[in-house]
Amino acid sequence: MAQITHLPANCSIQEIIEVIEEQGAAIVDDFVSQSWLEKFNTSIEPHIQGYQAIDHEEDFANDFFGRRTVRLTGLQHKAPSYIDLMTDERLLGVMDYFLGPNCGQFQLSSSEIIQTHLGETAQPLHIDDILWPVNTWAPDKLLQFNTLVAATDFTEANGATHVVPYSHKWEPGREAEPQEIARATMSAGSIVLVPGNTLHGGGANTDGSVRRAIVTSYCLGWLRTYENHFLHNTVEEASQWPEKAQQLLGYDLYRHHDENISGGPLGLYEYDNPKVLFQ
Ligand SMILES: O=C(O)CCC(=O)C(=O)O
Ligand SMILES: [Fe+2]
Repeated sequence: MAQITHLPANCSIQEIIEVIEEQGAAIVDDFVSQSWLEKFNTSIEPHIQGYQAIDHEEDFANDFFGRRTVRLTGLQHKAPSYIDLMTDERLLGVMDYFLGPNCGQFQLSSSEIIQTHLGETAQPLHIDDILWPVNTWAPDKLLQFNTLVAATDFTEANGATHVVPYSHKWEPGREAEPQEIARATMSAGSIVLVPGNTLHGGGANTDGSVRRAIVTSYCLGWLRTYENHFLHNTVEEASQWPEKAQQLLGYDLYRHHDENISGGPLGLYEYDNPKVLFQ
């Protein structure tokens, strides 16, 4: 059976990049501290308790999002300590390397809780880059990069993510054989990093122990984000965040011009930079 390489917590950004570049995924054990995780879980718990299941109306969407899964977005508002994770220097370093070549500034695409419960079935294997039609025009250009922190242990029985190592280099449409599929089994606090062109999907929960993932996905700064961050928080709340978090969440212009890529300005506010709202 295929395996995902585990790196130790003290590994360098370069080591993470090298494993992902070669294998299409990596796990870093104990990526966040247990005290951070406890603080995060305490803030998010009431939101999980208050979750109202959504009927996505189409079978495909219900299968994909799950019928026994709690899904939340807007973690920057629901759990303020989340800001530390989305601006983690190691994640930003990995994103600079993988998304940097295709944009001036990358941004946050989504912040999510994906918590599976007993009876949830496995998600179809997919690549996340299919969210954007540009993927069909330029399948060789990476658009997005997903990371999942295990907020509880991830086991084969509770739904550890299926990941297909090396599939980031496959022809579009190639399907995985069972022996090519690995499981992102890892202890609470660890993280799995999955670029937008690697096949993956949530696993089935067969033992009823809750599997909670804290998902942070980044995308090119000129794409529409998966989640509409602005609807979660007030401008006043955003004004308290570090500048990097403000940029990642869209309170900045996208603009970039060099010899390879050129675009912008995008994200205007009154023909100015949205940052003027914080003055
Ligand atoms: O829950 C998981 O393990 C993966 C979720 C996922 O890939 C998605 O929702 O796009
Ligand atoms: Fe996905």
